[in-house]
Amino acid sequence: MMTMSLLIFGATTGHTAPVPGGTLDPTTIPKYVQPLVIPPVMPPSSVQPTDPTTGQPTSVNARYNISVRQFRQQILPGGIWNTVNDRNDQFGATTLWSYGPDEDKPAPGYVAPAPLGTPGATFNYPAFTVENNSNAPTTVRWINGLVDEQGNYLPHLFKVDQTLHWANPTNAGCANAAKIPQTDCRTSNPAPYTGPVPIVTHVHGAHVNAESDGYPEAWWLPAANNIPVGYASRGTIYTQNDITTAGNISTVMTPNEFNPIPGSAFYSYENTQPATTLWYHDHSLGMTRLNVYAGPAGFWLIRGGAYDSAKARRGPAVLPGPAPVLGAGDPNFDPAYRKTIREIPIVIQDRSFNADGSLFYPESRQFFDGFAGPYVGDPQGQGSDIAPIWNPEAFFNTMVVNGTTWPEMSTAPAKYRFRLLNGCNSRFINLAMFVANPDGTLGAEIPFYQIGGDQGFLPRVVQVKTGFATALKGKGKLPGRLTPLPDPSQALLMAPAERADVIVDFSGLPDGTVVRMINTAPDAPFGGFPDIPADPGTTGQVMQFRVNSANLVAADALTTSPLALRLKAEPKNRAKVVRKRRLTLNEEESAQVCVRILPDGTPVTVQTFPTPNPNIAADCAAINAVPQAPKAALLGGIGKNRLLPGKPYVGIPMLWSDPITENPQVGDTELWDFYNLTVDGHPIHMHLVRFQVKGRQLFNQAHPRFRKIGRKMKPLPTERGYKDTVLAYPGEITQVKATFDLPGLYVWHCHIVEHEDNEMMRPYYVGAKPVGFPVP
Ligand SMILES: [Cu+2]
Repeated sequence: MMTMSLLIFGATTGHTAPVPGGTLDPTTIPKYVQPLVIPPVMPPSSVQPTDPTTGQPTSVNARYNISVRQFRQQILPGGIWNTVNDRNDQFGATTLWSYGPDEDKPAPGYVAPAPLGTPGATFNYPAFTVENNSNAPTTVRWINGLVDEQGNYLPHLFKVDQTLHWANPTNAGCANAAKIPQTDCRTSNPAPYTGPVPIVTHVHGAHVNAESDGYPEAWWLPAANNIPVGYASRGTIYTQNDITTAGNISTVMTPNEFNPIPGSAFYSYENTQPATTLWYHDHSLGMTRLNVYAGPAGFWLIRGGAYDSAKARRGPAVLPGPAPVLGAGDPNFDPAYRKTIREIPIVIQDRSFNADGSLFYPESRQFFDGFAGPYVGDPQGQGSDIAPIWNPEAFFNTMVVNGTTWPEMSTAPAKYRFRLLNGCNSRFINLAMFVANPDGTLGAEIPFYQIGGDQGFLPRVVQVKTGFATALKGKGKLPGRLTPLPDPSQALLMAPAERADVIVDFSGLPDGTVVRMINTAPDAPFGGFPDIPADPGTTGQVMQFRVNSANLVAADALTTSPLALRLKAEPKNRAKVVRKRRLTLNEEESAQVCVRILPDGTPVTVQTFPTPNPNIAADCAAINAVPQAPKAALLGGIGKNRLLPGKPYVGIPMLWSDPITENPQVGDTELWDFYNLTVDGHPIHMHLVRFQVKGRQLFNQAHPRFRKIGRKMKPLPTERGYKDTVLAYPGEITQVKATFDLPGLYVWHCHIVEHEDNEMMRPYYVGAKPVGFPVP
């Protein structure tokens, strides 16, 4: 059942050529001509919106009033960059969305980035960094500002597939007619949605109350002039206050008592967690892939607390710094300030463009595998169960780092701290740094010293270089033997949404030395090494650094060698485990369409059943065909197939709409075992909790009891801190341990956002679960 995707993916990958995309050939984009943008700090709001009913300032002020808006940005070479690099590139600006302070509204014609102080310049992709302190609450009024100059709503930049289980603000057309209210459902309408765009913001990795977590059905529309009659302005669970004390969903939406501003939500983050690197992005049901691809994402850093320091062999240690500080200068357009910065968050994303600079995202399933239908909702009753627009994965041909393509950064011969984030939709990245010789070949490798992961410091600094990840003892030198990674081609491997807090030491490199960050994960779904690396001419390159001693500052002499660092990491979670859950990752094939696969991998439909056929596999086989796949990816549990002798174990895939099955009580500590029954790796993200990876275990999927194979494998040295996203390899059980300490409704999901959007996400509830929750 899972072999189909191998054939499909094999058809479009495995070449040393750019992956297909828009009309802009990525090989025509000059590399390393734009500077790395250093995201400045998000300024707190100086004014609060006015309550439209009273005309008075709102009764509860937010520290930040952050809008999502549409504007243009020079991601490609040209525009403002020509004034910085003395070039004359003519690539167009890109229309996109991102976050910024509501009161700093960009003027029409604004093109990011711009020097700080320019009206609207706080709007940038990626968004400015929200700085937080451990245990100090942060309040944000998130505002949907996707409206035009006249206050009318802006439609989506990309084609929204209404046949997935999605937000559905139309409030109508649900395939499940019993659903009340009629949002957050699957429809049979194959046409792309062109109405106002729902948003809901999630701070990834936040230990946060459920109401402020950004539940996928907690979305809201902009307060636009022209919202069509009958549309819902909010999702089913805009606020969890809508769960009545009787434990039922109220069908009357209660106003968010703290927030009278239409088109927004008021969220409060307790930040009750150690210092770490989080990020914020959209999480709307069934359209996260499109909303995130359009741009809105930024870093959310937590500093201070008990676990934000390090020691050296003698006395306190000094980590590379500073990061940009609010009001201290412009890290991008003030060279004197810029050269002092030593701590930089870096988000790596793949994108494709059209010749006019616009973003490209696939508009049909046909783009993915050539499948020409029938699709859900095809006319004359000849439909199927394959979504017409959704692509099972999406890979792009251009690397965008902090919002510019293939940037270069002028660095001092000194130590830097980079907070790396894989912000790609589907792409895994395998990073390594090498001196780039003038002839284009790669020379010596410059290692990463990883000090932190998703959720704070690692217990030990880990030196990561190709083939090795060695935990250091802080004695000022490397051990005699490095610790090999499972495969010699593995380096700093990051699944989508994972973070790596690293130190890179450029000390001693001569002026003019170029250090290039390369990526050798595949231009295709990742299932483990070895694999075919990304196209070395495009997505195989990420960014580069050019050493210049004119950037040195006096403080550079004070930073501690990463070899001598002893990190103060949070102790392990030793709480008693009260429950172990066996969960599965599943891929689903069509129950209606039989296809034959052409030698080039294209599926050609040979038979379509008018309704789902429980014997699809056998019936397709009888005509020398296979069910079309994948149809969706699903999470679920394990059950027994009672129709077969011996009642062998099978994955029981569950839909977003199925009843909640994961319901820990408040304070429970649990082990979650993810059995990956698919052929691909999936980054599994749990909201609310900070988990520990306990290990991985091969198992035999064909065995009637999923018998384990060999020994349990320990987590990598880079996975020994707390995490919130874990790579679950195919054919393995990946085990995590977490304590569920806040009540309410959360989600766990795959962070390949194309999967997340089509059923690879499940609600879970901590504490006493309300009756009939959520609404099916
Ligand atoms: Cu997935």
